[in-house]
Amino acid sequence: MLTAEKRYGLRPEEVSFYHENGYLHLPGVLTPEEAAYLREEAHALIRRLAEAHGGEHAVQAQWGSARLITDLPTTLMHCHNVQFHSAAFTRLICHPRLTDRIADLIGPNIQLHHTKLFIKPPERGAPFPLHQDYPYFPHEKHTMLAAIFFFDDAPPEKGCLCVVPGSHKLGPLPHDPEGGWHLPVEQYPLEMAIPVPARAGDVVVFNYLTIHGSGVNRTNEARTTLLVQMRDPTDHPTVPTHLSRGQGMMLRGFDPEADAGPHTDSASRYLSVLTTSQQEAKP
Ligand SMILES: O=C(O)CCC(=O)C(=O)O
Repeated sequence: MLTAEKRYGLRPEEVSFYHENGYLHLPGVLTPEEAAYLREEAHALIRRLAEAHGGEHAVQAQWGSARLITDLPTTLMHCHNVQFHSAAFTRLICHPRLTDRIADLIGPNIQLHHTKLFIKPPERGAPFPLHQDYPYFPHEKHTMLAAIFFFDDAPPEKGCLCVVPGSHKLGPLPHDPEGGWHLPVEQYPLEMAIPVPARAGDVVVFNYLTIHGSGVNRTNEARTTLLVQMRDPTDHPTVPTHLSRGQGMMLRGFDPEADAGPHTDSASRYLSVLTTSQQEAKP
């Protein structure tokens, strides 16, 4: 049914937990059947991309800095902005089960920044050193957050997400840009973060200032996730970076600045910035 009526809110204690800790684990946002369907869509998309681009190497990406935390020859399959590849993901990112909950954290208007599908393959799924997302796409008001959908179980041994609770309160920290923006690993080892194990169908939300990362997938099953990065539309980027197709799409509510005249709607705003900047994407 098409309605703006709010159907899925967060409990007040969940909202307080997010503001206190900088992250929130939401179990069972999807049913196991829905998660299995989206898992299959995700793997089918990666197979199609690999076929179209001459092999698996075309969809492989991992941060160079992954080697700072493991000697294993790890890898990662990825695709940005999956909503341009499969309508299943478009329906997912606009679904009130996601957006009504995010509205309780950043306000009624929710704008897409980008989406990112990751498959950490069995036995060699690449880790992410601890980092904040802030250096990749700094914004004025720090409303930016990520919601990770888990399409299969992610226990610690599969390289689940790890977070440092409360670290969003530290503000932006100096990062090393080498091999993907990351915090110095000696000062910020992955072990200082707590694992957030998740089940298929769960969502974990975290602010872009929250220190997070993840370990190697050492199991015999892939870890399949979709990360949806979102912001309040009046929270503007301070640097014209990490711009991508689809950025500015409204997932909930409206963009109060979009109707004010030429070049103020979100598409023109970002396109004009695009022409003067290099497009940089975060793998
Ligand atoms: O998917 C993960 O394990 C972590 C991803 C991540 O840290 C990121 O994309 O910023």
